[in-house]
Amino acid sequence: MKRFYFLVCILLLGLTVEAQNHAPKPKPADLPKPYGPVPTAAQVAWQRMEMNMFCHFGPNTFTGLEWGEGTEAEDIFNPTALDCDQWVSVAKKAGFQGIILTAKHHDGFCLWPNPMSTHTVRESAWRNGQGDVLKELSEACSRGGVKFGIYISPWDRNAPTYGTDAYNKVFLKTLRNVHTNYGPIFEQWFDGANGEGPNGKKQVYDWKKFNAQTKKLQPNAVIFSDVGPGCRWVGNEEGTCGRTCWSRLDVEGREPGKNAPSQDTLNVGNYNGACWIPAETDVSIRPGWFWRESEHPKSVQELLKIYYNSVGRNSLLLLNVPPDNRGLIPAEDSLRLMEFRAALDSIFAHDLVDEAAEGKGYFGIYVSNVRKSNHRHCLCWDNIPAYMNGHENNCNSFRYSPFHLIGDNHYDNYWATDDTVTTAWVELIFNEPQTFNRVMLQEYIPLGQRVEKFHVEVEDENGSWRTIAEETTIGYKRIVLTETVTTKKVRIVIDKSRACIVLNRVGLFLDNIYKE
Ligand code: FUL
Repeated sequence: MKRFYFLVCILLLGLTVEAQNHAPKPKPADLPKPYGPVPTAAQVAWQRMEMNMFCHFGPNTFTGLEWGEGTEAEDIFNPTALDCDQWVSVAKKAGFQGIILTAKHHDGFCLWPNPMSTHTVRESAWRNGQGDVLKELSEACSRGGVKFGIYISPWDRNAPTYGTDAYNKVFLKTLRNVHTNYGPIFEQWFDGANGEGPNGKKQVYDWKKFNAQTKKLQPNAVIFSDVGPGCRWVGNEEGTCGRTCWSRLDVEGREPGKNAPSQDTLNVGNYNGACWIPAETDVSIRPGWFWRESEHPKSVQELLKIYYNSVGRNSLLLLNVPPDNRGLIPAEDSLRLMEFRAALDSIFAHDLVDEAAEGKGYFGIYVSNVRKSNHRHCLCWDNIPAYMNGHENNCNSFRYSPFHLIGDNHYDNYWATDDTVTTAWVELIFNEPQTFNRVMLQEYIPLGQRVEKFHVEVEDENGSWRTIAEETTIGYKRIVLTETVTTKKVRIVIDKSRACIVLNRVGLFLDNIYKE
């Protein structure tokens, strides 16, 4: 027994030392101050999901319409083999962290027995009116460890009260019903489309109440709309976020739909936007949002382009994969997703920076400045994990060392510069020449978004430096596409930052699959 306690103590001691090594406690005064608006913890968690799956499913799946009329007979909805565990399994294998379902699209049909409507699964012959897609999907998600989100269209072409004040109350109760019966949701998706209801009228929505009630009942749900408040539409349905993309937006006096910022503004954000409202890129794997027998999924090339133009540009990707009229993700879509996943895995499996740091031979990271360190140029890694040897390494500020730029562990550890330093470089020096064409950079967004101009240089055999990319924003994640280069020295130059620089990742990759 004594021996057992001894072992436990050693283990605990080891864990403590390990934890301290990875996250040395900074003095509070040393910490970089947040700059501008910053994300909530829920927004950071949401952004780190990177890729989620959208499922458009409902009467349109059976009629071939994109926007149902609201007059379709409930019996139209009749999936013969609904299996939400299959959706979850496909989503997981493809690398999606969450699934968002169209619980109610513009036709007003509810995929759950909404007490506020008579146009629901309950009125259909499907499973004798006993079916509930929301319940099945939320349970499948929690079984599979995938997060569950809800799309509900405020526009309703079926609700008799639509276009009157009474509809806002109906909609609030509808939301309450969903938000209290189906477990935690990670995202509430409010569509900005606002057309006419059955009586030809448009609705004046009570967005304040919709958002307030959602926040109260689902405090961790990130609310999507044209103007947030949790995340914003990227301004198009083609899967393209702006090459410059600020996670900041001005929304004062604005509303989804009729008074939203322009699509161009949504695409790039506002440089001085007062609120943290990051972009979400929603796009369908097929031409339409709903399944149609005649349509087919996009190619791996198209999907990779979408990935680079969304996740690679500081946006989350919400890829729509519509279930078919059996209630299953069709084989060709799931196959395509597996090919897409395999392509991403093969591209991003080898981070040349991480591998050089782990491998044999020399590897160095020099930076022009390290916060709270008197070393101007700092060699932080020459393949001796110095901190493991009990040294602090020769940056005398391990807490902000460029060591933290390597690999994707320890999200909360970062390289930072002194407060006054808003221009800086990171130089990577390899033992052997490295061949790459993708540069991945990440800002530590819990402290805001700072970088507004940067470029990448490589050294050629003659020792002269050449610029291979010039870009603007970084944000949560930036993947820069460059020509394929082979070099022993790479320099990332931050030309302009709005406050001291705070980065937690630099990666180099070789993509042999995507052809621009
Ligand atoms: C749009 C809708 O009108 C489409 O049908 C689809 O749901 C898309 C995601 O949002 O506003």
